[in-house]
Amino acid sequence: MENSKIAERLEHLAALLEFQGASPFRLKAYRNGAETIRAAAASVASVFAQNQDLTTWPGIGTSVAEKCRELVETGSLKQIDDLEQEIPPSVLDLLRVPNLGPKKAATLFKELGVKDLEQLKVACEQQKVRSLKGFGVKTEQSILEGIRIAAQANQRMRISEADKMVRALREHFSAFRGLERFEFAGSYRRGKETVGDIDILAVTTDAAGLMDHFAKFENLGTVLVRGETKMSIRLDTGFQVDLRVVPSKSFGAALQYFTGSQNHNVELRHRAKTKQLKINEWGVFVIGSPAELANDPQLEGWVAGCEEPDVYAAVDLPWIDPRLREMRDEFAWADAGQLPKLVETKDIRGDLHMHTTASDGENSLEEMVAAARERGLDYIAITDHSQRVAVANGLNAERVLRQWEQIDKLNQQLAGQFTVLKSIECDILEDGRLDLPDEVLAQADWVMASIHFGIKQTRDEITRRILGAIEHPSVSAISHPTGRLINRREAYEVDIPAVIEHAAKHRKILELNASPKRLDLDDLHVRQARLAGVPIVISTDAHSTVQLDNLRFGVQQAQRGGLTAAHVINTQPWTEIRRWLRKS
Ligand code: DGT
Ligand code: CA
Ligand code: CA
Ligand code: ZN
Repeated sequence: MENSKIAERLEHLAALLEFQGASPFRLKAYRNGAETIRAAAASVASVFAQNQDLTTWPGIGTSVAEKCRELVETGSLKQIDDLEQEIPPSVLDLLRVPNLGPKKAATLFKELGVKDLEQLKVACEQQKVRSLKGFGVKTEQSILEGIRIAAQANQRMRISEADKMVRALREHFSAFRGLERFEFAGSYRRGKETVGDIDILAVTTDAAGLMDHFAKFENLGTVLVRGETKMSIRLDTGFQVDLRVVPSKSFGAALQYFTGSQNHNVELRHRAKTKQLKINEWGVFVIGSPAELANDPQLEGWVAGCEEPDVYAAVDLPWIDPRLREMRDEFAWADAGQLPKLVETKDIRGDLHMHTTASDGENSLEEMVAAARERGLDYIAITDHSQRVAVANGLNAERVLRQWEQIDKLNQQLAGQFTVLKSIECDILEDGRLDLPDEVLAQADWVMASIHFGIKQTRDEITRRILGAIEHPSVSAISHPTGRLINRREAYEVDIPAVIEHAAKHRKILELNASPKRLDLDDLHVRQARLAGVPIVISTDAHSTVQLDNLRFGVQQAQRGGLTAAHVINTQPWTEIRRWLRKS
C-alpha cells in the first residue's frame, strides 16, 4: 500500500472519530501522522518490510504506527469498517457546513436520518431541522446557506482554474496605481496540482485604497473579512482569495512565509534558531533584539527580509525554488550544493501524446501540426485512440495504417522542418492484450499504451496488465499510469513502484500527462521514477490545438518531482529518443 493511500485512510479514520465526538488530541495524532506519511520520502510498507521502527518518524506515535501496520498487512482498518457500519461516509460531508460541528451533524443524522448534503438541504427546505433540540429557525437558515459553500469546499481548485483566476487578479491589480510590489504565494506558487485558496502579498502606501480596489474585482462573490492589513474575499465560484499588505522591508520574508509549505518553513525556522535567529513573516531577526521583540524591521537586530533570497542567505542556504518546498529533498540538496536546475517549458522539444478528429480530438492532423509548429516544437506524435475506445471513435488496424500513410506524405511535404510520428494510444485490454495486432504496432514510431477499461479490477490484475504492456517490444511508454482524474476519480489500483521498476528493467518511458485534469504521474511518483532512473515524457494529451498549451502544467509537476531537463526524454531531439528506445 502506498503512503498516499495510508494517509488518506488515517484522515478518513480521524473524520469518522470526529463525527463520533472523539477528543481533538486523538484526531490530531491521526491527522499529523497522515501528513508526515504523505510527505515522507521512504515508503511505510518498506519500513515494515525491513523491520524498522515507524515511531522514529516525527509525529508518529505507537497507535498511528499500529494502524499503519494493519493497513499494510491487511489492506484495511477494522476500526474504519466498524465505524462505517454506523456512519455512512457521505455523512462526513455534513461537517463541511460552516458552523455545523460534529455534535449537531450527529443529531441530524440520528434524528432525521440525514445522510448527505442533498438530504440535509431537503430537510431544511421542509423545515424539519428547526424543530430539533438545539436548532432553531436561524440555525436552519444558516445551514441552508452553508450547504452551497460546503459543496464547494469539497473541492480544491485545479491548478488550471487557479491559474485562470490568478491571471484575472494580476490584470485587475495592475490597474491600481501605487502598488509597489505584488506576488502570489501559497500552494499556487509551489505549483501544486490543486489549490485550496489563493494567497496574495502586496506592498503599497495606500492599503485602504488597494482593498477598495480589490472589492471591485469582477469575479468577487462576497467580502469575508477586511482589516488594516488583511482582506479575504470569496469568489463567485466559491473559492477564497487572501490579500495581505506587508511593509516593504518584510516583503521577502512574508513571501517566504506564505509560500510554505508549512513543513518546509518549520525546518527553515529550526535552522535559524540554531543560529540565534528568528524567521517569521516580518523578517529575520536576532533573538532577543529590540527588532525581534517588536517584530519591527526598523529596529536594531533586523537581519533580512526585503527579498526572499536574503531570508535563505541568513541561514546560509541558497534560494530554493518554490516547487521544491515540500520538505522532501530540498534541504539535503541545498546543503550539498546540489539543488537541481529544474526542467523548464522551453526545454521541451516535442509533444508525444495528442488526438485528432480521427478519434475524439477537435482538430485535424494538419491543424495539430500547424499549432505545434507555432509553439516552437520540433516534432509531435499523433496518438489517436485504438478501436476498443469505441465511444471515442478509436482506430482499427485499417484506419490507423491509413492515417500513417497520410503522415508519411505530410512528412515528405515538411521536408525535415518538422517531424510527425506515426503513433497510437493503444488500449491495454482487460485481459492484458494490446488492442492492435503486433505487426501493426511494429510499424509505429512511438506507441503509448494506456488503460481505459477494466479500471475496477484488482491491484494485481491491473498491475499485471501494465507490466505486460511494458514488456511488449513495440510499446514505448505507458500513458497516464494511474488513471486518476483530479477531483473526479481516484486512481485505479496499481502498484506504481512495481511499474517503475519494470520500466527501468525494460528501458521504457513513463508519461507525466500534463492535462490539468490528470497530472498523472503525480509529483511523488515522478520523484520515484527519477530515483529509479526511468525517463519521463511530459505530454499534453491534447484533444484540441489550445490544449497544447497545457505543457506548462506538466512541466510544473515535473519540477515538483525534482526533474531536470536530463530526466525528461522529450527535451531531446526525436532521433535521440528513438536511439534510446532501440537500445533495449
Ligand atoms: P492551500 O491553500 O490549502 O492549497 O495550501 P497553502 O499552502 O497555500 O496554505 P494556506 O493558504 O493555508 O497558507 C499559505 C502558507 O502560509 C502555508 O503554506 C504556510 C503559511 N501558513 C499559513 N498559516 C500558517 C500557520 O498557522 N502556521 C505556519 N507555520 N504557517 C502558516
Ligand atoms: Ca493557499
Ligand atoms: Ca490562504
Ligand atoms: Zn490520450
